[in-house]
Amino acid sequence: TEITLIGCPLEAGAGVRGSVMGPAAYRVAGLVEALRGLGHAVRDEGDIPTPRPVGGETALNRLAETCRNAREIAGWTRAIHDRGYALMKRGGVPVFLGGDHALSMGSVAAAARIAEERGQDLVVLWLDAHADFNTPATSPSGNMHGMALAYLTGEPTLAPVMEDITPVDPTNVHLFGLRSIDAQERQIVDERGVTVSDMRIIDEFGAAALMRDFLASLEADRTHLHVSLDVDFLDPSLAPGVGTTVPGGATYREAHLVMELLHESGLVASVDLVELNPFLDDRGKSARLMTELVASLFGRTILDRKPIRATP
Ligand code: DIR
Ligand code: MN
Ligand code: MN
Ligand code: MN
Repeated sequence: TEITLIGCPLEAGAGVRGSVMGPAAYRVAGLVEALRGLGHAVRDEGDIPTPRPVGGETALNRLAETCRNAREIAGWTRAIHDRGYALMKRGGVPVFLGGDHALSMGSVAAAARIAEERGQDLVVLWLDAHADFNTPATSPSGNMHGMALAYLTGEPTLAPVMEDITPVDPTNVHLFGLRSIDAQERQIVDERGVTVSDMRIIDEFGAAALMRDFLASLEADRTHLHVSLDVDFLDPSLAPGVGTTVPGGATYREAHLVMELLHESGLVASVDLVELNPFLDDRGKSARLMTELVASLFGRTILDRKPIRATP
């Protein structure tokens, strides 16, 4: 596979600073070498330069009253979308190195546009403790990383961030690992028909069985699968380097197994790695684990074996 790494050093969408250092930490942790070691052609495109905040527009000015750094996020969304779209047009799998989760407003918008052009369905797998479905009216924090999916699925009050996107069908969004959701956000997730594997259901049925069901529901040739991996999907004991830790996250084994199943599906066409905050990390532990997980996502295995079939 041709893999392109693209650094997106933003922190304007988060409540805690530090994710601006994320792309550098992945490089220090050896992401490029790990992927090349698997036989992939890896191109590191470096970091997208900090865009100028979008200004002047009345609708965006109004949005900035309730959404922290709305103008900065609008600038990043445009820059990440344009760069991501150009990369996907060229072929290969882009990996967006965050940066906070607001980066997905740009990366997923680009994936949606490409998928539409190719006559494919965009399916988004959101590996996260949170739903990120808040709107300016429901957000308790005003932090835009908690609004990315609301924006992408066509929330009209967030449209000024970047107009004219290809909206994502909320029934094609799958939240996996959910364990923290705000009261009104819960209503939105419910009403829009988003599919959810929360920790309750993962505990009961197991991550692998649920992931297999999800992947089996996708139509191979018609699907562009975008994987958005938030560091807080993982248990904080494994990955403390994130601003919004929530206890009870995915274990080391669960996370690797999810990555291995995703690789075996052959459907992953674009990836976000978000919310890594090296300033809060413990001697590179989270950056290293995320790097190991990406290696599993791109084919690292313990033994060579045929994909294992689930027993019926
Ligand atoms: C909370 C926290 N739901 C909010 N969200 C996120 O501020 O909207 N933390 N995404 O990572
Ligand atoms: Mn998130
Ligand atoms: Mn999160
Ligand atoms: Mn559908």
